[in-house]
Amino acid sequence: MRTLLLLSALACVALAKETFHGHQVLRIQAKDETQLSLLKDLEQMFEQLDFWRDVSDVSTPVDIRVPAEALGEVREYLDSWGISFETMIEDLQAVLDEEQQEMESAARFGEARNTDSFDYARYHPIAELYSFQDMLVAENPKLVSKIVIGQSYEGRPLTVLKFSTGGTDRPAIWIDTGIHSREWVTQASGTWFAKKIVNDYGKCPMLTAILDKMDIFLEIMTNPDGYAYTHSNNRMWRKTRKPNPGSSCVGVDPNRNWDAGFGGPGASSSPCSETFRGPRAHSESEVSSIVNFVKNHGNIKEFVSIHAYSQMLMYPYGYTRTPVKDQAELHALAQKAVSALTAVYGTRYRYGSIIDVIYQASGGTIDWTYNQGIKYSYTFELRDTGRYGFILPANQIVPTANETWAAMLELMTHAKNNP
Ligand code: 0X9
Ligand code: ZN
Repeated sequence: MRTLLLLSALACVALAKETFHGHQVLRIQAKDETQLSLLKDLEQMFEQLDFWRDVSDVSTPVDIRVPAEALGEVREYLDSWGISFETMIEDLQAVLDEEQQEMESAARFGEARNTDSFDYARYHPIAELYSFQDMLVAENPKLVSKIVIGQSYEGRPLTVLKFSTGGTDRPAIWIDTGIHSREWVTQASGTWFAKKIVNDYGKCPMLTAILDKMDIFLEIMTNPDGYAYTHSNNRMWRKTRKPNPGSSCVGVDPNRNWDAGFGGPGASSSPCSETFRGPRAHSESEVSSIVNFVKNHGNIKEFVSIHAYSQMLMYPYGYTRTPVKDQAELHALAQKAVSALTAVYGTRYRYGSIIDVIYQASGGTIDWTYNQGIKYSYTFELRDTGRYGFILPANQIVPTANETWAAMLELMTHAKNNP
């Protein structure tokens, strides 16, 4: 009986959602190279720290989620070296509770029965996103279809919406959201984009011209296991959910797993790290399924991978300082796309190459797609700049998606006009 009780207690513990009471997000500003390397040391010293933004240079602050029990030591460390910091989030759990409450109150209205009544201004559990996709396809069979490009580690279908007005072997645009599962505003924006495309085809001249020449492929749940896990167990989950042999830590960073500078600086070889590159390039089916799709398709002209947060639009490379040969064109187009984005609500974005604008990252998605010959390879970091970070309030979903779409239209139009 006692063992039974113990077992059921364990089962409860295993099922319980991770909580973040007293966790703070600190924004740390290094003022010179010495302080930057002290911050890198901090990453090594405390394994439980979650770097929301990695260490780069003195112009970019670092955001770190610090568990309550490590706060004293971390603050002491920073103070003792004279490193300045501020508290961005006082109590992460309080922010998460608010997010959860909002989701639950929306859930009271029940699941949407069609894509018109779907609530785009809320975050949704994974089952609702899958049924959203099916409803959209059923409502618009001439324009939208769903393809399955593979299976996640836990067996979920890796689904892609195809928007096509006909023709065979048309050049195509790829958009993915949610490769990092905790970046919820991205999957929510992807959902909004999908509806926007069916609403605007035949009405918005820019989109109509794009779709009359090209297909659009949109993978909303690029890391579905991770996304399900952010709802069921741990809101802060970023990686895939594949166990790592020989380690108790789970998952690979799917934005360090691509065969582009794989294993170089800007990724970790430790399974417990949030930037673990994985045992080998393309080891994650969530990544290899896209790799196979891109290779089999053979005519993808533009590839846009959407992340959050920081408000940036970037082009390759992330793994090397060597500029891409199309740098001038990619930079000019980024500038054009960002000014269209800013024109909507005044949201400010930085743009440039990944390594210049954010930090060195190896094995990243768009470095691989660029090296495959997809010239127009871009990656976004959506809102915000750190007030809420990954926990962006749901009332910012629609404005975020809307302004991002303005940038997307510029990116897509350029790809259409420059085959
Ligand atoms: O570290 C990352 O993978 C990206 N930042 S995030 O907070 N979304 O994790 C930055 C790497 C640059 N590459 C892309 N944004 N794809
Ligand atoms: Zn990301």
